[in-house]
Amino acid sequence: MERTLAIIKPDAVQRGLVGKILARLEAAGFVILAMKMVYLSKEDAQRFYHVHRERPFFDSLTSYMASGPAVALLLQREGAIASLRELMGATNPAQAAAGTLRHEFGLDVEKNAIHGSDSPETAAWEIPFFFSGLEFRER
Ligand code: DAT
Ligand code: MG
Repeated sequence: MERTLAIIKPDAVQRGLVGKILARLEAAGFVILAMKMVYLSKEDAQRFYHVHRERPFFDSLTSYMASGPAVALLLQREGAIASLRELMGATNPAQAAAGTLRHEFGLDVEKNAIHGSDSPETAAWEIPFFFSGLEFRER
């Protein structure tokens, strides 16, 4: 079993899509080990996305991630990291395959509805960014 970190991003929370996205994740076999609504500050978003700090979209991305509440999820499944990336689809919803979450729910390359860790190393850093050991157990 593998764990990954997902975020239902502010655009999806704001449009009332939390339940629909959770249903899609559960139907795809992900077990929700931990979940909470979070209100990231700009500084929190800058820390979370630090790998992108030199990118031209960094300022806009981090302002957007601080623009409203998001839902942080700790998900478990066999091959969770790759499976979630596949279910999410391409970063740009316009290029995401039919049936993927970003194709269905994303608005544009920034407001793309959901985040998922992109590797085991990233997941190992992103999970404790949001969840302490008190907040989940192996299932
Ligand atoms: P992903 O979220 O698919 O892992 P990423 O790690 O390359 O994509 O980028 C992180 C987020 O930054 C992405 O979800 C949305 C934003 N982003 C990426 N490329 C962008 C671009 N060209 N213009 C605006 N925002 C972008
Ligand atoms: Mg990424």
